[in-house]
Amino acid sequence: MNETRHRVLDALSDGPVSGPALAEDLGISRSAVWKHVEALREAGFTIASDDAGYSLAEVPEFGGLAVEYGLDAPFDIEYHDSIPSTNARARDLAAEGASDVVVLANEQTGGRGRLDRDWVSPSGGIWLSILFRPDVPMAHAPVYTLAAAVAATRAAREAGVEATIKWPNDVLVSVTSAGTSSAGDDDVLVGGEERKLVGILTEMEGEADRVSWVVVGIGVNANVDPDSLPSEANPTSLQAVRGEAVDRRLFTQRLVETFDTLRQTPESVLDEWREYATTLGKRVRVETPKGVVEGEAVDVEFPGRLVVETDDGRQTVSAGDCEHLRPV
Ligand code: BT5
Repeated sequence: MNETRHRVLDALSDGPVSGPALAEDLGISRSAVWKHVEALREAGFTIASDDAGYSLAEVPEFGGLAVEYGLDAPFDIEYHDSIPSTNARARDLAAEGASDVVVLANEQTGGRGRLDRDWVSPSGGIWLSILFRPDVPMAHAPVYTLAAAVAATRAAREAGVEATIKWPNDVLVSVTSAGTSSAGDDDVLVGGEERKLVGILTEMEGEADRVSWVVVGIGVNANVDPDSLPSEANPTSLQAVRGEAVDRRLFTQRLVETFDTLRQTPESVLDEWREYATTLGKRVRVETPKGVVEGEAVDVEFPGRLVVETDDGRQTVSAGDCEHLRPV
């Protein structure tokens, strides 16, 4: 965001402050002050004005300026009411040379999941993509997917939702009411009891020894009705679990701030991930590009490989779709 607008906003939140005083403080004209105030009102900020001057009365529920206001992380927020895909937009920004930008949307009309799957993104969600340029080899990039899962899980827990992580990239909520699993064999999936709250799609470009850019796309079902999401995915939302809407502005700030901390210390990500993981200790079936791996998930290794104890010994898996199985 425009640096002067940030300073206007900060001054208003300490207000009341008169137009002329603000103009002098910031070294801009009175009409420039007025334009900034009008732009902030346009963005949804409630700014009171009386004889004592201007003061900030209310911050909007969501939006770029709203999330930047009070954000303790060095990212610009580019906000869209509606956009096809924040990941696609972040990739375009990467091609233009940008970095440390969060593309944020209220609605996506062409949201993408992994392997060309669709990600349904109605109005009321938190759909965002974090673009940054870490100085690491390409092989380390998967750790940022795990970092995003940790950040989303922590933000959900702070919002009162007991989220857990399913390797590698899903944030789930376990529901205690009995699922509706219907199959009769031992490997019945327990998916009916775990509902998907967040999905993560990481994309990157670079040379083997060095990443050029990473885009971590995070889709949070925030204030959306699960009935508007694909039922076969067993979706849920923060609003559905809490029974009331979540403060999307605060949630987004916590998510981005935690991610910012974790990206600076990639080696600390795994411990936090283990703490939140529901996959470890479970029997899993992972469909990898090289075939199916089945057994007990015993650990995760840097930068994000799952260690599975199979009948034929230990195997590590870097990527794939993971299903939790009932214990045998
Ligand atoms: C993912 O893919 O879980 C990654 C989703 C990433 C979405 C974010 S939103 C911001 C950014 N911009 C984008 O365009 N994408 C990212 P995957 O594991 O492949 O899961 C996709 C599957 O989840 C679909 O095939 C559906 O079955 C299901 N699904 C679709 N929309 C869903 C939703 N809102 N909630 C839960 N499940 C959903």
